[in-house]
Amino acid sequence: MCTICGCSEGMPSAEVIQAHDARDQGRHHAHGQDDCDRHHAHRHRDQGQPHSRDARRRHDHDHHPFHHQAHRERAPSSCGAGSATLKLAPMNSERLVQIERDILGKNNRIAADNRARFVADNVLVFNLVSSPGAGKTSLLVRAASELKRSRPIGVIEGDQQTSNDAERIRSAGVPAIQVNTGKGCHLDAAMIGEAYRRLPLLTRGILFIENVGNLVCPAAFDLGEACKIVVLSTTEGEDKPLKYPDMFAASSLMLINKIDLTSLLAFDLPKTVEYARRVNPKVEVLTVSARTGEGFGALYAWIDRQGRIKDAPERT
Ligand SMILES: Nc1nc2c(ncn2[C@@H]2O[C@H](COP(=O)(O)OP(=O)(O)OP(=O)(O)O)[C@@H](O)[C@H]2O)c(=O)[nH]1
Ligand SMILES: [Mg+2]
Repeated sequence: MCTICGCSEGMPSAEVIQAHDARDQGRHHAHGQDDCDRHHAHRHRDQGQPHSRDARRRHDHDHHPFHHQAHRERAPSSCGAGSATLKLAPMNSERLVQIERDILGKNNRIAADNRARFVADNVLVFNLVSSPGAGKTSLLVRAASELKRSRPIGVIEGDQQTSNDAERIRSAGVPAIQVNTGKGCHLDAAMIGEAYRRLPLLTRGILFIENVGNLVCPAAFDLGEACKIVVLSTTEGEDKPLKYPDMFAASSLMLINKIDLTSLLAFDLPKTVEYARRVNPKVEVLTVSARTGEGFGALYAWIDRQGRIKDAPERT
């Protein structure tokens, strides 16, 4: 949970602070725009004035969460045990629970707006979550290049730094927006609302969101998606669902990737599925290889079923 890891409080999307602000007091800082899909302006209430600590806190960065080296003042590392110790010491548990509620409550309200917009636009949205390197982008490059023949596809990429993943998606001929979360270890609903506005209309299409590689915090943050898909690769071992149960409990589909490596790894597929169903008896399971394309037919059939569920009239 992000009040524990500390990545959310004080730095949700709209309140991102430039990484270098502590060092450039009084100077109007320049953006590194390499990662930017579009240039955007800062509006500083106190332009040209030296920034006091309080002023920096109030600082009205009227800009997006994207592409910034974001961090909190004296930000400890996002998920480090050190940050938990630092943050928890002066705070009683009631206050902590209240902060959690506030952060998640605000996020949930924005997620509900996103969801309403996706429904109105007739766009099916999937939130891909996994540990770093499980193969989310590789899966999306293959799926997006194949699915784009039959419907509009867009991708929102979340990473702490770089626009590498968005570039990989774009080189497959699919529009992609990169969100850089800086010290943040997950995407939030406000980031998605903003990024979605920058994509072309995807009516009757699919929006894939690739969350930051992290099996913990993204579980708690609704982005307005139809469902979460957790990608687990064969190289990670069978016990991840037991170690990170929230993520597997929050997901509708577990996609076991890198199935082409099974024989090299002695990966135990039945055991992995059994562990996942211990924490989420309803989770569906598919095996794929983003490298060879194995299993993608079944994945597309699953995606089509979600579309049909979405299009079906609501039962009363
Ligand atoms: N053998 C094999 N390698 C794969 C497969 N899918 C991905 N890889 C490799 O795994 C590595 C990580 O893949 P990515 O697609 O970048 O993983 P990711 O989950 O997007 O990583 P982050 O965005 O950093 O969290 C790359 O070297 C891929 O080539 C697969 O199905 N089989
Ligand atoms: Mg990736």
